[in-house]
Amino acid sequence: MLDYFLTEAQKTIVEVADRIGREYILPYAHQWDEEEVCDPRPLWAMSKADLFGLFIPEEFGGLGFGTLENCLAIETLSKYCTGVSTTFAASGLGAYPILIAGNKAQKQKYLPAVASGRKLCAFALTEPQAGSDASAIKTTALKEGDYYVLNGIKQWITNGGVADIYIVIALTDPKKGARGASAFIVEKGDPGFAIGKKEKKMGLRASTTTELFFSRCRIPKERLLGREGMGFIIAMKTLDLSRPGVGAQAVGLAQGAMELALSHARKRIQFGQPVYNFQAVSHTFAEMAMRIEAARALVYSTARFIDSGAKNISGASAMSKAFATDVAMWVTERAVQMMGGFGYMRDFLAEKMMRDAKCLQIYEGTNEIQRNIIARELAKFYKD
Ligand code: COS
Repeated sequence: MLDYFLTEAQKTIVEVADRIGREYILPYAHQWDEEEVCDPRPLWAMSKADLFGLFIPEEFGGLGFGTLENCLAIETLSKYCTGVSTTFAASGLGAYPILIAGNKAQKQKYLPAVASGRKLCAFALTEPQAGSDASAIKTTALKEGDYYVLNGIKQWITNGGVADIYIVIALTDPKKGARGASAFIVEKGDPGFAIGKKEKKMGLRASTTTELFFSRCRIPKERLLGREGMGFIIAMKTLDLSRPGVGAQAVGLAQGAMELALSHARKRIQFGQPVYNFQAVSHTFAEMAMRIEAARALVYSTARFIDSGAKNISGASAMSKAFATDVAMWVTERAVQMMGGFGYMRDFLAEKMMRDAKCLQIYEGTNEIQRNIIARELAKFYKD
């Protein structure tokens, strides 16, 4: 409802993503959810439209835009299927560490393929015993001559199997814990690297989530990103940059759910009139619209803040992720309620949207962790 004074280029990005959503995603969203399929066709359409390269600098094959443009694409795609937008956004998540810490040779080697969508990326931090407590990772990467040898297991990795490029956080100095962590580029097909089982998920079923196994996986030492010991900081900076994208997913998903339920409520006749005429129903939609607009404003402001070159982005990034995804959970649950029995049936997309929303409150850092980060940043900002 609000005008965010987007530039012509930004409006074009929304139009392009919207066309892809309508033509290549919406007609199949139900089927992909039921069959738990990550279909390449919408990804090809995004690749053809240059969406994968939105925030990648032009010198590395991208379009040279920023976080806001990427968020606009993610938001728009998420309206149609947040599972599909997860594959797209997670590839961006995997590209950030290369942008943050890669040297010129690494950027030249990997970013053009990511920007064009020819290769997908994945970001591998989480392990069976290291989720919220990311510094508890156990995977090691020990130097042997001109190689690093990786051993360990990564868990719940989005784009596992479909990605060609994996950013893996592993300990080069296990005694030092998180301060001994480093970031590596691992390629699909590297010896000793195997993709584990595909998880069966509540939602986001059009995206793949797998384990990754490293068993004496030998990679050239040139695959180290930045310096040894920088891995944890690179991971945290990556998440600072990518979390507004999860907020954008939430805004798009909530918008889609609200529009679906609104259309239903205006057509569904009960007691001789559309159910939208009942105040309990219309006020629920008013509440949805308010919360979605507030979430969108926070996501766009955070994206613009990041694009301004600001350094202290952790708090805003965490706020945009936690606030918007809580809104999406609330809105999608209310959308199911507003559609009654239709909302509960798997023939319609409302219940899928509610299942999809749940993951947004969990991945890229639970909303409890986001609140820890916000509180930590608050204490730093308001000194006694
Ligand atoms: N940017 C730069 N540096 C950061 C940082 C950031 N956003 N966040 C932390 N650091 C630095 C700290 O300054 C500290 O540096 P020193 O060792 O030099 O003091 C170091 O990293 C460790 O920070 P901290 O003590 O805050 O780490 P914790 O182990 O307490 O963990 C949380 C911090 C909980 C915030 C982190 O583990 C986290 O984000 N967990 C969630 C992980 C996640 O999102 N998982 C999802 C899977 S990836 S899709």
